[in-house]
Amino acid sequence: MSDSESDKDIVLYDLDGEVAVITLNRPEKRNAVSDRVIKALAAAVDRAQDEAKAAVICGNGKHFCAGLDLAEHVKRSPIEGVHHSRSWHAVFDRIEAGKIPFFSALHGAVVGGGLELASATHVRVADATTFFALPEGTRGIFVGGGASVRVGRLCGVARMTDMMLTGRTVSAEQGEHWNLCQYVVGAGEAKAFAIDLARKAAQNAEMSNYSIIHALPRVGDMSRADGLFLESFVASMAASSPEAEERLNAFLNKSAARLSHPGK
Ligand code: 1HE
Repeated sequence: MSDSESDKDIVLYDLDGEVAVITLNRPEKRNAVSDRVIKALAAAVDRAQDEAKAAVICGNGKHFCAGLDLAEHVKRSPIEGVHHSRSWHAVFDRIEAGKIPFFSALHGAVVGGGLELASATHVRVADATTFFALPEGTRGIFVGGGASVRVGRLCGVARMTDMMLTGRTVSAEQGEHWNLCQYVVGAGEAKAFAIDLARKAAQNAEMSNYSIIHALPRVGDMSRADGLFLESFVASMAASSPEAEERLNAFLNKSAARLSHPGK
């Protein structure tokens, strides 16, 4: 920790209606993830799960996140390294498999641990300044915040291997083709866009949101037969909730909004 950091909030938390907005706030170090950042992020994520229906994670300054704080990492012993990696897994698991959906608003560098954090969120919105990278290979280290599981599943092992071996950077547009993000928006527009998406998701039935974020990744890891079996039970659970009845009736009595073409 630098002295100038000791008395400022390195992770900011705001509740905007039903949406929690969590902001990495260490711009002078490009939001590099130190041990203090991980602890503060964990507290913010827990608070969001308690009081919000959806959350957005974003970063202050020119970059979303420069990944692991390399200055802290230089001195770790092997066992300290394992505990450190597991402490990241614990927080990112809470994001990916908690009570509410998380959206990330990306800009500038989304690299190393920054991409690991983003890949733990459910929907990633990248602005035009975004670039993705996994420079671990060039730094003499390995991914430790879940990328081998999450990023490999998102973009495929071959692309991830290339990113790690060559240190290449990937633009927002390329990242969308590679499934590293689901939306690309204009420079500076990612946060507002992600908040808007989070507000929409917050309107869904809680059981639907919970089923989406928990069942889909699990089914992705299962055999087809097991996946289809689990799907039947989750579908039946969700459809038999009072909220589902209310919403289905709202459609039938024409009080619910209709879907329309995305161009309209
Ligand atoms: C940092 C870090 C950091 C910046 N740890 N201090 N991550 C990386 O390998 C990415 C390293 N960072 C960069 O490539 C660049 O900094 C950026 C492209 C993100 C931004 O560039 P720029 O020109 O805007 O900033 P800068 O001048 O490079 O950095 C500004 C300051 O932030 C500078 O400190 P200063 O005291 O000299 O002002 C940098 O040292 C500092 N800084 N990034 C520590 N990452 C659980 S395993 C996860 C493994 C990983 O994440 S590996 C990837 C690590």
